[in-house]
Amino acid sequence: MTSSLDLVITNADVATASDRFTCDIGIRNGVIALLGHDLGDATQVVDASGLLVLPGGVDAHCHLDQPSGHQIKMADDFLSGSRSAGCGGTTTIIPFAAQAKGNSLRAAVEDYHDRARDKSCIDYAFHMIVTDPTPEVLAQELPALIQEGYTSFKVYMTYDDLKLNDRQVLDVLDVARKSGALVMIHAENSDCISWLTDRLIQDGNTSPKYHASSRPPAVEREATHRAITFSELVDVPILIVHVSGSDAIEQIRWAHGRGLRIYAETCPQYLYLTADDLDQEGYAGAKCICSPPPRDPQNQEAVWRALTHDVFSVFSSDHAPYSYEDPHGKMLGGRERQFPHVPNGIPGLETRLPLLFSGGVVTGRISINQFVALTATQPAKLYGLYPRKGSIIVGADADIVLWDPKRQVRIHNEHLHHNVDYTPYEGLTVTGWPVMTFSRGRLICKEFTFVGQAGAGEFMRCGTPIPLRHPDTL
Ligand code: DUC
Ligand code: ZN
Ligand code: ZN
Repeated sequence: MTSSLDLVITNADVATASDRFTCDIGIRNGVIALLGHDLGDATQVVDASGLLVLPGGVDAHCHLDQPSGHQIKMADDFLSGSRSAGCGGTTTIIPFAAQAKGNSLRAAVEDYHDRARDKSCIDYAFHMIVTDPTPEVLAQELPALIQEGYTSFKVYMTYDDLKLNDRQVLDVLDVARKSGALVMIHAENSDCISWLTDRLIQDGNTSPKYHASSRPPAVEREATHRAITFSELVDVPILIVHVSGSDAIEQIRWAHGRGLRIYAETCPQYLYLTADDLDQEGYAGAKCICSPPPRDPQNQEAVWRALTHDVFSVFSSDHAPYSYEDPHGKMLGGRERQFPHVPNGIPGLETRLPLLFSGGVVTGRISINQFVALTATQPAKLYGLYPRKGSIIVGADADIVLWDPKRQVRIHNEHLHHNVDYTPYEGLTVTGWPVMTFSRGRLICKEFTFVGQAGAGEFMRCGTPIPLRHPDTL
């Protein structure tokens, strides 16, 4: 017998992306060392009877402490964001190091390391956001950073300070193909949005609800189709982020029918919110302003159906934390703003898993294996973190969640662990909640109480995303 274990989780009803089995899980030095029965001595034993045991969630799309423009400041840094993630059953986050136009990508990455170090209580990797693909960035910086473990990046087709033109997107995709990186694309047509926005403002339609009118489904559909075309031309897989409804889904299904390697992500807001949530008393609709905007019940249903049928590979929060009563947040400058000037984004790191479990697994729309695939295994594979993250297998990090599938929880912001002053899901009751979260074998949350440690999270270099791997290296 080898040396004794640090922790054994007994009677574990384990669900992975493909299997369901009962065993004990032996953990040594933060790693899953044994799966089986009668595993021998351990310093600590936790009995998981009656609970599901799942791999810790991988939230592959969240924004933390990201510089966002004049006077705008995110409410969550790496401590409050990672704490909130951990208490919601997520043990890996991949937020974004955003290049400022005119600056280098490397400067963004270094700055972002400073923001995360000593703060994150769970493990993290970085995507990059490429806003200024100069010849130097394309020829040197980007390939070098990919080599160093930053193997995914996001490009925007909209937002004045972030967007690339079509030719620039093609250039970036070409680097991704040659260097082995996955490009995430924010697909909305910028000129259509600004044209519609100008008309709405001219007509005096300035309140939060008009955010949805300024970005209708056609705007997302067109850009999604264009992004798919770019992927086909360059012959490189891409991932379309935060897909909001049926128009974009149809484009993705069409691409799949043609054999194109298009991956897609959706988020809780497209399952639980609609454009009506932007039409609240006074200015409160600003809380639900995000892009693409939430649609209508038919589109929610289309997103659920697409989850059932595996159109999506990834389910992320797109946590973008701007407090409501905050002169650096939704009330920018201390007052109610016209919709084009409201910081875009909603919080969701902690509620991501319960919302999908409750609406998806409990209702039978998706299986428990699909749930694990969408929230942990596939993001880990697509972003080069598998097998260290994303499953319960020998040799993986002991990122494990004990999940009570029957626990009913009424969501209240005061019980969440982020630093945002609201949740869009206030008062909603969900079934299923994590009761213990372990990050590399250390307990970080128990029964709604955070017990983790700032700075305990490690930075992880990402390997080549599985869709980009050369067949010889699979
Ligand atoms: N949209 C984004 O593209 N990112 C952050 C938040 C949002 O609403
Ligand atoms: Zn986006
Ligand atoms: Zn985002």
